[in-house]
Amino acid sequence: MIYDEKAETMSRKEMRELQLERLKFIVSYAYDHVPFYKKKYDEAGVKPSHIQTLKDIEKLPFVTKSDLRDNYPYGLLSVPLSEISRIHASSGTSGKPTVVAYTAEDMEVWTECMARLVAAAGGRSDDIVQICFGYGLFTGALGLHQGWERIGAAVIPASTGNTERQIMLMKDLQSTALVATPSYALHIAEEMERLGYKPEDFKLRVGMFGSEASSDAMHAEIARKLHLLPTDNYGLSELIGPGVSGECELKCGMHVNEDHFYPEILDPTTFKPLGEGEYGELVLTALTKKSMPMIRYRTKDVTAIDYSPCACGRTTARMAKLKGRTDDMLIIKGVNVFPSQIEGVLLTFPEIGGTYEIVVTREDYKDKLEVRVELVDDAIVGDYGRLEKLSRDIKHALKTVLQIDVKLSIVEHMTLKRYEGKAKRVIDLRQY
Ligand code: DLL
Repeated sequence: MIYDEKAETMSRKEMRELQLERLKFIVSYAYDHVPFYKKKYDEAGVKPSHIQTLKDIEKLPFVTKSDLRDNYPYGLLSVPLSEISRIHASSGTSGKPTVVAYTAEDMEVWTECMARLVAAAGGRSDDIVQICFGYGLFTGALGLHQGWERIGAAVIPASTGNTERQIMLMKDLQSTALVATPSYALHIAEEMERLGYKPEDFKLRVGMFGSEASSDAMHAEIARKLHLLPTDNYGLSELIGPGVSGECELKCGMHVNEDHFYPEILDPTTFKPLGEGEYGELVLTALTKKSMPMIRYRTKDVTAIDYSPCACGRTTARMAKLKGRTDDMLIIKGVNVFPSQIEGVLLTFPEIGGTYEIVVTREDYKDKLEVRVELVDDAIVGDYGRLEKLSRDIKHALKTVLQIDVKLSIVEHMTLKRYEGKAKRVIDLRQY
C-alpha cells in the first residue's frame, strides 16, 4: 500500500520543483532566524538569493556534528523554547550528547514520513507491532511508534532488554511485526531457538530494522529464522531520526522521503558531487524542518542513489544499503575495508552465525586484521578436520573480497557479546 500517493509517486520534474521551492524557503528561513547560519553564510559570501536552482545548493557550506556540539544544547533553534514539543538526543560516545528538538509541525512531518515507511514495509492497521528499540532519548523507538500508530496498528512499546520476556510477549500478545536493530533481531531469534521455539510458534510477518548497517545476507538470515519480511530503515537524529528512508517490500533500495530530505552524494575527500549509482558520502538537507534547520549536513554515511522509479510504484529516489560510515572505514595496509564487506562474506557460510567481531592491531608498524566468528551450533565443535577446512575457506573468501590476509578465530556458539541496541563490531586497538 502506498501511504501518500501524491508525495511518493510524483514525477521527477514535480519533485525537483517542490524541492527547489522548499530549499529556497528553508535557506532564507535559517538565515533570518538562526544566527549560526547567518554567520556561516556571510563568511562564505553566499546569500539566500543565490539559490536559484537545486545545483546552487553546492554554494552553501556544510554543517557537521561538531557544529551541533559547539552550539549545545539550544544554539541552533530557530524558535523560542515555548514552541518546542519534543526533545531527543543522540548518545555520543564521549562528552555531551547531540540535542535535537521538534516543533509540533516537525512532529507531524516526522510521523507522516514514518507512516509512509511503515506502509512501504508492508505494515497494516491490523498489525500488532512489538517495538524493541530502546525508549528514551534515542529517536528510534518513538519515531517508529508514531508511524505505526498513525497507520492504525496496535503498538507494544516493549523497549529493549530481557529477551526471554520479549519472546513471551511476542508469543502471548501475538505480535505480527517486529522493530529492532538487526543485531538484536538476530539475538531474539537465537534465544527463541535456545528456548526450543520454532518460527511457526509466532505470528511475525513484518520486520522493520535499522539504525545500524546490515548486509543482505544478515537480512536473509533473520528472515529464515523469524519467518518475516525484513526491511532496512535509515535515518539520523540530526535530520529527524528514523523516517529519512526505508525499503519497500521489494527490497531494492531505501526510498528517500525526498519531499522532506534532499540527498547529495559527494566524494568524501574532494566534496565534488558524484554521479547516480556512485558510492560516496551522503549529505542531507532537511527541506521542511523548522525548529532546527539542517542544511547540507555531512552524515559521514557511505551510500549511492538510484533515481529510477521502483516496481512498487513509488518514484522517490532509492538509497543503497549503507556500506558503512567514513569513520568506520578501516584502512588496513592501505586498503579500505568496511565491516559490512566482512559481514557479507561471513554469512555465505552456513556454519557461521551473524555475530562477529573485527579486531585491528598494529605490530611492528604493520596493521593486522583479526576476524572472530561464531559457530551457529555445536555440530562441528570437536571435528578438527571440518573446522580447519572451514577456516581455510573463510580466509580465502575474505582475501578474495578484501585483498588482504586476515587472521581468523572461530569460537563456539554464544561466546561473543550480544547487543540490544547498535552492535559494536569493530575493536580498533591501534595506537595512533
Ligand atoms: O539510528 C535513527 C534510526 C533509528 C534509524 C531507527 C533507523 C531506525 P542515530 O542514533 O542518530 O539515529 O544514528 C544515526 O546510525 O548516521 C548511520 O551511521 C547509522 N544508521 C542508521 N540507520 C542505518 C541503516 C538513528 N539502516 C546513524 N543502515 C547514521 C546503516 C544506519 N546505518
